[in-house]
Amino acid sequence: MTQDSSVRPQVTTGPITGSHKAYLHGPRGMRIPVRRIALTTGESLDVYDTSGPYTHDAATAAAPAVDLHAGLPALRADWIAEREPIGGAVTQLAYARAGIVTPEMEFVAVREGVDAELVRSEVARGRAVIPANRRHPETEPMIIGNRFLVKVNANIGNSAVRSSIEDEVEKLVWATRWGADTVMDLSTGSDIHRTREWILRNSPVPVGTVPIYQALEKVNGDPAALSWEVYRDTVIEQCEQGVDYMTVHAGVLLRYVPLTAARVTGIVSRGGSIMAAWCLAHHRESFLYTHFAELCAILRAYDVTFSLGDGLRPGSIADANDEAQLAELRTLGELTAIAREHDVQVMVEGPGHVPMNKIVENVELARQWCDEAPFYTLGPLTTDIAPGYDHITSAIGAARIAQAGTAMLCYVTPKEHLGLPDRDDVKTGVISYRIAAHAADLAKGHPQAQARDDALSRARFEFRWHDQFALALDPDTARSFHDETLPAEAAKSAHFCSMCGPKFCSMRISHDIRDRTGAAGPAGAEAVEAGMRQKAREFADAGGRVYLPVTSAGPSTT
Ligand code: IRN
Ligand code: FE2
Repeated sequence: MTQDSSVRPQVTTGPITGSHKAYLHGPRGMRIPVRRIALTTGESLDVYDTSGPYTHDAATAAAPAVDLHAGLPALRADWIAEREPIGGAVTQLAYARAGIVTPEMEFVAVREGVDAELVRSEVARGRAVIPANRRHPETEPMIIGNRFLVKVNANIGNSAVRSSIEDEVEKLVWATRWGADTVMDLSTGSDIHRTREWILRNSPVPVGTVPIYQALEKVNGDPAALSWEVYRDTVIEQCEQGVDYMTVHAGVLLRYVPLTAARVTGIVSRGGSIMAAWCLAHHRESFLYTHFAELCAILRAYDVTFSLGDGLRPGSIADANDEAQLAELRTLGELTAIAREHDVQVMVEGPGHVPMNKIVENVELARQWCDEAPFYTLGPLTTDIAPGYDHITSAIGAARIAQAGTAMLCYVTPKEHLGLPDRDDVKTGVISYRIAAHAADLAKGHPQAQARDDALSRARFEFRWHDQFALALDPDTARSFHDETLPAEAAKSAHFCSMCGPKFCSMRISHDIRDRTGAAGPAGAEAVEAGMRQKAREFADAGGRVYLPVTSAGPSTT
């Protein structure tokens, strides 16, 4: 461990309210983490868990204390050491193509509740990736692909003006606590290498980077001073450290740069603008493009996954789906094919800012042109008019684009366009994107998705407030909102809340109807009908108005 003692991160540990960490047993004695939500009915529900050992209950003997200086246990070390290369390659893609189901694939299959053969065949076909660098044995394997649960990435990392290693390690732990499936370390300031080392050694999820950022630091921030050699050495350095996937803006070609001239917002991608500046300064084709095969050879040796960057993504509603964006996407398709020839796993990045009517086209073109490589998008923001709320403008687009087949969503925080996100922003961004991802999983009919909704709906209908909190994406906030108006413990079993008060609670009225009519079912339909008529009379007698002035603290009900 290269970490020095001057850095003393303090991270959030302990179980999420209302649940505890448990493990499912997989093949070869592997233990697959879940979050087990215990309900007051005596039942429990297991949900997907990205939080690593940090959510162990420190009070139990079985939970080893997390030692940030030592890093997480090397879960995959034996799997990696034991396997032989296939035709010289050690990538999940090479094994999948050879018909081999790796331990990572078995792990992922249990995690997703699907057959290991489905995992293997989707990876072999290039429709899914398992980002897992051989030098990041601490990572708990996960899969990104349209046939699997929609994933969420959280960007962390310092900038020249703000933040420390301590803050970034806490953001990593905090983001995965709330459900980030991967994190990207986008550090650009000082200490890039050290910050990344701390993040990698303590990360239970795959870590992504954009190596051009560090390469630029090495040439003191002058894009024209970049070279293939500086970039290559940076990539090798990051591969050695254990970075699992890398954004490479190799589709920003010299001839595409003029296509951005008439745009409202030009080039908004950091990596894209760096490469465009290099191409223009030298009037040469991008070294990322001309050396792409060499790059493939490097990533192949570590099983690092490409995330082909969208350096020309639209940065405004006006620029969505324009020629610059689509020209780059065609090139990303060409590069996808080259990477796969080298047995390197690939995903493709997408926008950005896109109005709702142009979202689905993005997925369809990416699918066609990039041969169904997993699509990984940044939002998209569906309008430009709400700085301060771009986690919402973009979660709307993210839900839509995920439903259409996007495999991973890069979160956007409330600080987007305004500043570096802090810890609270990270949580807000992750929860917003978990909502988008889950809404898409439900719409796509993923077998694991609906069980949680049904459990929460039942808890809500039966006024099991503690269960409702425990099943929530964010139990702490749900509970504290309830406490604001009804803090007494007795209110946690009350058959109403302060939104509508006891008289106007629709759920309570429904219970009354059921009580009067007996169990509803085909046989009870007539009785229900009669009950409804009775309720309609009561409603009319009471004045027939839905919004009665005296009662409610809440604005409306859904
Ligand atoms: C995801 C999809 N499109 C872009 N992204 C993410 O944007 C990318 O993975 C990285 O985390 C971030 C910064 O990219 P640029 O601005 O350098 O392109
Ligand atoms: Fe933007």
